[in-house]
Amino acid sequence: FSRRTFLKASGAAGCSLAAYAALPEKFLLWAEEQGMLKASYVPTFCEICFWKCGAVAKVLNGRVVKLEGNPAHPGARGKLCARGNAGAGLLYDPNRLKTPLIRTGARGEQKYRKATWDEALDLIASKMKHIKSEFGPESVALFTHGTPTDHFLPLLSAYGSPNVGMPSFAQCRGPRDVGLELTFGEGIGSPERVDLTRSKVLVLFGSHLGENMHNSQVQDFADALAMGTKLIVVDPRFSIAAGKAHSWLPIRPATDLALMLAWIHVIIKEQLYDKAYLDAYANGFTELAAAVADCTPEWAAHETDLSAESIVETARLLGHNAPNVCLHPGRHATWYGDDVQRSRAIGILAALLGSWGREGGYFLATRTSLPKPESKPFPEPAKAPLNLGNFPFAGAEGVTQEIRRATISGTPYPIKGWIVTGTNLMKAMPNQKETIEAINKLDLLVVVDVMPTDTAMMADVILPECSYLERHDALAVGKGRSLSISLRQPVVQPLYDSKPGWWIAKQIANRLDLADYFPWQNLEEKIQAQCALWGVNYQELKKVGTITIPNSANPYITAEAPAEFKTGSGKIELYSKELKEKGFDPVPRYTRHPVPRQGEFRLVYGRSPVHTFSRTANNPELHELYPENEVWINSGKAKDLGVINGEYVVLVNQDGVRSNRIKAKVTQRIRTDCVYVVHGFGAASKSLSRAFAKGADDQGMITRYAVDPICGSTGMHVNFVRVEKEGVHA
Ligand code: MGD
Ligand code: SF4
Repeated sequence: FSRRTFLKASGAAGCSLAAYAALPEKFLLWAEEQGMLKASYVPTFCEICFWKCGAVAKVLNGRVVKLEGNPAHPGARGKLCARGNAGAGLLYDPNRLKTPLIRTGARGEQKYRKATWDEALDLIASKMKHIKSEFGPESVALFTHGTPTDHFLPLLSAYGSPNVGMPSFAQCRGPRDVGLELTFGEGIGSPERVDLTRSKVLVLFGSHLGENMHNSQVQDFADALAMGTKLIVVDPRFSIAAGKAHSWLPIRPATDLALMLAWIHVIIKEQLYDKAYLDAYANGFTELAAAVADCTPEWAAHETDLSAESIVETARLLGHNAPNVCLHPGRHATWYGDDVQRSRAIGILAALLGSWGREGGYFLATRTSLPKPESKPFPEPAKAPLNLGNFPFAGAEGVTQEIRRATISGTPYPIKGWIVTGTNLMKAMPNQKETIEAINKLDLLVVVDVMPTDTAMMADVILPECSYLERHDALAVGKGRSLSISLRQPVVQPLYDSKPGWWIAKQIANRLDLADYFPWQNLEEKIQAQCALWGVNYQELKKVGTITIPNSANPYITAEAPAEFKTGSGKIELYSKELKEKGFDPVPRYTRHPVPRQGEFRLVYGRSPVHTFSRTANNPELHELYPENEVWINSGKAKDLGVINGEYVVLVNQDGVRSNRIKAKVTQRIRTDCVYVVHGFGAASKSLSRAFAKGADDQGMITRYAVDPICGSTGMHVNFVRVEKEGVHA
């Protein structure tokens, strides 16, 4: 560029400095280089996934030109992943929701008219008042994920409904957390407290670190491998992580529990366990040993399709390196419907090896805590939340599909309204037909979102939230090795007629006579009060983005600081009395799951390092990197089907549901009995110009799910597909 071109372009844009913001980054950066513009740097934290990495935005005349990791933030350590770097792609996506919208066509027809905020909010409030008077407040449910929860959960609680459903529980990490809580009295947290850089051996069950991209965890993973940590990867697919492994165990899908029980068997039989640790901290060793007596490596070899030798060899590798062994408990754990028990088996192995609370295993969360700010108590709901009777270990995050079921059936009581925010339910919940059926029963569906997602396109009222780079949100408090407090603040002013979530929730509350629950003028005022209570200098926080309060206690169990376990017995429960009392197996027991029939493959899915669920598929920068998903198919099987690499195929599931066309990735890196896709593609919303109909929607193929009876989560690796050449119907 030349100075003349710049001035000409800016002249055309109206000559005002603010107008330069509309100019391409290259112009702005050039003008900065010439000393004509000066950048400001504003810290905030990322919302492209839920690791909440501290980020610093470089802003030139009101336009974000770069995002970088905040060195002060423990999850970022000065770096962002590709998705975090592409945050401005969301901010400037021309497909963003720009104004409130009210449905004009039939549900699903995707026809809307623009509305003012007053009109849209008045409509929502009047419908919510009507539902409350006709059916009671519990007949409105909230589906939520991420920071919007901090604003909309108080709204719903103040309104009087106990019904909340977070896909992050029933479709994700619920069974993992419940399994570990039943064993150790606490979960593993998020970010997970895995001590990767001190591990001598790390085991990944499916967790495809590197493809599944959580910033500081992947940094630790890379450091651990560089320092010589031995890696065991248990995965039917030769993942990126498997490429770095000491042992890759290409397990038959749905049999991980058999492998784990055989490892427990070998570790007990060969006395490789940490006796002193178990004597001090664990209950139920005798019952455990009896329960796994028959789980020999030979038995497990038959179930898992692994060799008995490899099972024994890897069990010994674990035992000989105890306690500096980390069995990663995973995150998206909803696979087969017995997922709490699989998570328990991981916990039991960790206990036998003495690695919970030990170096190289799992470190303990900081003991530092912050006082809870006072707030007006919410009314006691008149009716119990929908799931509690059915699943004794379901938690406060609710069971999404139970709300859906009650919406369809009207029992035990009617559900007439849904508020959906931060989650694209059509892509997050299995069996889309049921989701649509439930939505069609509603009197009110409100979606609060940044993008016109598939779920938004079913709503009666769509409210455009501004992106995370344009708003305040609640302070993020991270509890890892130390306690961190991070601020989200607007980096630029909201574009279009979009508004922050806190403002939307407060406006609805005002109209429902619930203003007392939102007693501050704006969220910044509330944040400042919180900082004052916690002794945090707000001005400093605004400048640095993250403040860390060191841990006052040792992150590992020591003789001076013995462990405490918040289980019923105060000990690690190898044998769970709590489960026994509720009619479940006190020690995990293996059961066989159905296998694919002739000509079918099990459908397994996972993540791409450059996408988060469905939320990034339309992001221009990330779309360019990975525009559509592919289906991994074993080369031998592909040859039998006459499918060649890169060719478009169609997946047809056991219930006859057909996918969009999807490219075949023909590879030896996957077993013959399954195919693999990246989750989150194949958008149905026509307003997503890049993501619409691109790739196959795995959730569309997941018509069946196996509910875990312990916590209500939905195992979703239980569907089978045929692979058809495009245009050829079998
Ligand atoms: P996304 O699909 O990313 O996550 O599923 P969801 O919770 O639905 O949808 C997020 C929605 O939030 C999008 O509509 C996006 O536009 C919107 N959004 C993004 N930023 C903001 C914001 O700042 N404010 C608001 N209001 N909205 C925003 C994830 C869930 O799905 C989870 S946690 C897991 S682990 C499961 N993963 C998973 C899987 O891997 N495979 C299959 N088949 N199903 C899955 N379901 C689960
Ligand atoms: Fe953002 Fe990546 Fe961090 Fe997730 S891991 S919060 S996408 S930078």
